[in-house]
Amino acid sequence: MRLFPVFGDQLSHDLASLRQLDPGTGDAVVMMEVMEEATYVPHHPRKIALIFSAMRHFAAELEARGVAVCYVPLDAPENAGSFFAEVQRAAAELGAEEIITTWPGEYRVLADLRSWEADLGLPVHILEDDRFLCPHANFERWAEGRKQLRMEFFYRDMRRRTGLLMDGDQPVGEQWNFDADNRRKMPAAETPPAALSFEPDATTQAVLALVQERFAGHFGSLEGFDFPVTRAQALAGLADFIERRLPAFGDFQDAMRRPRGEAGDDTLYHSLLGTSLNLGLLGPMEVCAAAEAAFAAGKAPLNAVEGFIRQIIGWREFVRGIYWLTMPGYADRNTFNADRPLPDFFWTGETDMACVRHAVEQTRDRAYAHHIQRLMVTGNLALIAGLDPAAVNRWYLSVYADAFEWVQLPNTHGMVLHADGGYLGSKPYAASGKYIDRMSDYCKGCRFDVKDSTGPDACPLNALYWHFLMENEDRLAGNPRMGLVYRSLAKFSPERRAELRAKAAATLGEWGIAEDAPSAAGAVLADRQMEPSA
Ligand code: FAD
Ligand code: DLZ
Repeated sequence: MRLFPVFGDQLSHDLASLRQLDPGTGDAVVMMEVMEEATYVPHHPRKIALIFSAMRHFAAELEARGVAVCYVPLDAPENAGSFFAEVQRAAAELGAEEIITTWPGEYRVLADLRSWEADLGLPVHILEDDRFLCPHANFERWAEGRKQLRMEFFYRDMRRRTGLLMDGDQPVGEQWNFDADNRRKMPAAETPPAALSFEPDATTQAVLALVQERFAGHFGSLEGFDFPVTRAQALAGLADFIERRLPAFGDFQDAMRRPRGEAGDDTLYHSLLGTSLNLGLLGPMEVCAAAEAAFAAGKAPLNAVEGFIRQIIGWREFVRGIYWLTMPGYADRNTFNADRPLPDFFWTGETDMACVRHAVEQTRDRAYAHHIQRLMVTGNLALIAGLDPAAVNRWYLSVYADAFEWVQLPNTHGMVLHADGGYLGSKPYAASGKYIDRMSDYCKGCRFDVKDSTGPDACPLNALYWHFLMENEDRLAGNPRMGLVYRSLAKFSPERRAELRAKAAATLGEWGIAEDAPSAAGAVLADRQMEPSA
């Protein structure tokens, strides 16, 4: 008898391990809702509900295909609380002689799996997760000998390997990358369409009640839960994106927008496919093929389709490659020795900064923020305020429904915080309020004055930005991509520098993080995690 553990982000019928399963021979799948996974960081309740509901639907689909599934719901009295304990119990009960599973999404779980063979006294096979397009060995070969890894070169290789948007060995449109066309500010008259919403069925409603009861203390709301939880729904979400949002995805990829009470405010022209891709309800090649087909049919322009495909076969595969190449050491790097705790508003949204308030409130309400909010609003603030990378990583991993460490960590630690010293990206994306003003309408309705840096109503991002550059001058001034800004800084008088430092210090003081004091809301939340939920 062979036992096939399937984890919450492995919900694909063509999963490597499931391809080995033979329903006629006594093989069985085990799927487990376990407290250890639900609480190792305080996941957003919407994320937990999404994963449990999608797992339950997937288990039902497997059973409908004749597969024996041992499904352990969170509230089963016998639930032992961890993957290992559940697999051990299922293996004993079913008389398993062998365990076959697929490479998990987090190093922490891989390390656990690697100890199972000795602990269970059974052979444990961990198969490569070939739902991704770049196998580990290929990435290692590509990265070998490179001191810094750059997505653009990796991406070109991936275009050649997949044949996407290729004309022989040349890129369609004679350019690899159309990013320069993808930086439009959104005009006031533009009304992005609402994304498809998926009504919870009875299975999802039962999960929502369970999550509400057990995880009420976690940051985030369950109200209006509408994520796709099955492959059929994910496919409907894909079709909706391709038809209604892909055509403008490129133009407004970097745009941000103050909420105006319209349904598309929080999502703009983004795909919302992250959860379905990361759970395995959709595959990367099929979503790229759908976008490429829209281009071929004249339904979406090249800058949109190339931009979208680059996110999937470029960034998504690239960050995964970096994660598995560098873990476990990657998470410990801290180039700027940043050590401040998160200000409370990361958990409460209570700040007068309109951009940050919207990003946090939307995150609380939907477990979603689009890329530019993650990168240039909360991310930029975390970088220029010198927040502790471990705390920032924990926040991002907790609060987004699509967050799994293989993708969250390189984005946060590398792309946003530059804590890896430039291994992933050539320079930190540090920005002042000017960037937010250029790419959004947040500043218009904000209490702070984006044009001021040191006065009582000055946008706090401005002084923090210069403060960050001054604090890290020794590390960054030599970076050729930072030359322009350091030349500007060089023109500042000592008095101006002192004013900016004082304003930045005052802001950090107001946020309660000038010293290494633990944040009040963060501490409360951490305490809640210590309480058993049931
Ligand atoms: P779209 O904007 O429509 O993009 C399409 C798809 O491209 C996404 O669904 C995703 O699969 C892929 N993609 C886009 N950008 C990236 C990227 N930088 N890295 C990897 N894939 C990308 N993405 C996650 O999937 N999980 C995370 O936990 C996560 N954490 C992030 C943390 C930070 C600090 C930052 C800056 C980015 C993070 N991203 C993460 C990348 C990106 O922000 C999300 O993939 C995207 O916002 C999801 O929304 P969407 O599906 O509407 O994406
Ligand atoms: C994120 C998550 C949560 C909250 N709960 C579970 C769970 O109870 N059972 C499960 O199989 N997976 C869960 N997950 C997703 C896992 O953390 C994810 O599969 C990891 O990538 C495993 O490495």
